[in-house]
Amino acid sequence: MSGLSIGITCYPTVGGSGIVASQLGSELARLGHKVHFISYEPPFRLDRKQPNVFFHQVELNEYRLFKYPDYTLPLAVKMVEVAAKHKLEILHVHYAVPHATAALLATQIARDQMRHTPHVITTLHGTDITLLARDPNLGPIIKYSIESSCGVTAVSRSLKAETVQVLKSKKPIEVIYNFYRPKSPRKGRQEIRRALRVRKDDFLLIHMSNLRPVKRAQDVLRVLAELKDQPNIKLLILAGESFSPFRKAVKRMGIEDRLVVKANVLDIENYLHAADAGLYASERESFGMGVLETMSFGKPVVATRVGGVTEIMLDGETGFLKRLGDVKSMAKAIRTLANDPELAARMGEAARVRAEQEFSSQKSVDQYLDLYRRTIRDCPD
Ligand code: GMT
Repeated sequence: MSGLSIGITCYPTVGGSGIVASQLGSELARLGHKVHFISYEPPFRLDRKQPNVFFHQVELNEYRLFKYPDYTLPLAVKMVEVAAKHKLEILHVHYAVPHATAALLATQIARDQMRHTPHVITTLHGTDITLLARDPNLGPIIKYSIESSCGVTAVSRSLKAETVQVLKSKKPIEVIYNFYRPKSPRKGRQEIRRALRVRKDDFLLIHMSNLRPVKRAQDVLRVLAELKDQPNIKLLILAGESFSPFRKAVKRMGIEDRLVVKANVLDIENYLHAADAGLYASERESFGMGVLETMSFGKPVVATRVGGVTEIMLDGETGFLKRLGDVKSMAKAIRTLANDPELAARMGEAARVRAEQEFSSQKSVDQYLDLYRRTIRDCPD
């Protein structure tokens, strides 16, 4: 089959769903498909210089008339415009609200104006179900938008189960796991560690997140505080949002000299390569991209036993899974890894192999392409 013309809409800000959508678009473009991103700004990690990748910005005008500015309507209009101009066959939206709703409107307009309309695929990433779909003000539109899509995917089995339970919908949902293709580090491990003021024999933990309350960054800091008697255990946080709200707690816990925070880092591969283990304490996680990214670099992970994380990790093999909020057990697991380099190396290698075999870009991209082709064939225009 010749290359497809695919539209992708996602949240462009720092966050797993935008990262996954950008990676998917890049992989599809690499395979020769034309990929059109439609959003209010270019996605954070998207390489716009890549051949076959295009970006279409949704322009927002502010009208004094309206108290609340609306994004869904201009997004739908932009989708129609891009679909018509570039003959989109697939419109793949990440997040039900407002993206699947805008896509639904767009296909209805397109159906009236064009001979063919794009087929909408909606990928659920978590918050749209775990939080928003439970809101009676949004639940019905989320359910309707999902049921109107040609195809629906969820990024883990746990998210699929929660979606079925919350929406009580019979719409088939396919699980297509997120994936990660690690880039080669462009800086040496020691060079990065020196820049971070981390010594050769320090045990460097890494935590990457947007620090939303659901990530329980306080627990991550508390784990570090528990390990005060081992000053060689240090923590690097790659923060997607401001770390300022946590500064007071860091001071109170007396962990300033063992903590390094870097904001909005793009070259995560350099830092993952320089780290020794991952630490994630989330309250919920439909998947857990940070966990997968850390595993891909051959680092064992200590994380909470929640949602998709339990599908990515194997407890006792690729790291350790602990009860939510059980900071002491998490600290103990870190101590075990820090004091047993052979165990850490063995678990790290198992993590890398699992990430490569089970969460490869090839596997997921093939699944998405198969879904696109089945959809084009079977879903009525
Ligand atoms: O977790 C966040 O704060 C960001 C959120 C997003 O919008 O990108 O992440 C969600 O989607 C990611 C990609 O599928 C998943 O890896 C995250 O687990 C999921 N977050 C939650 O479920 C809390």
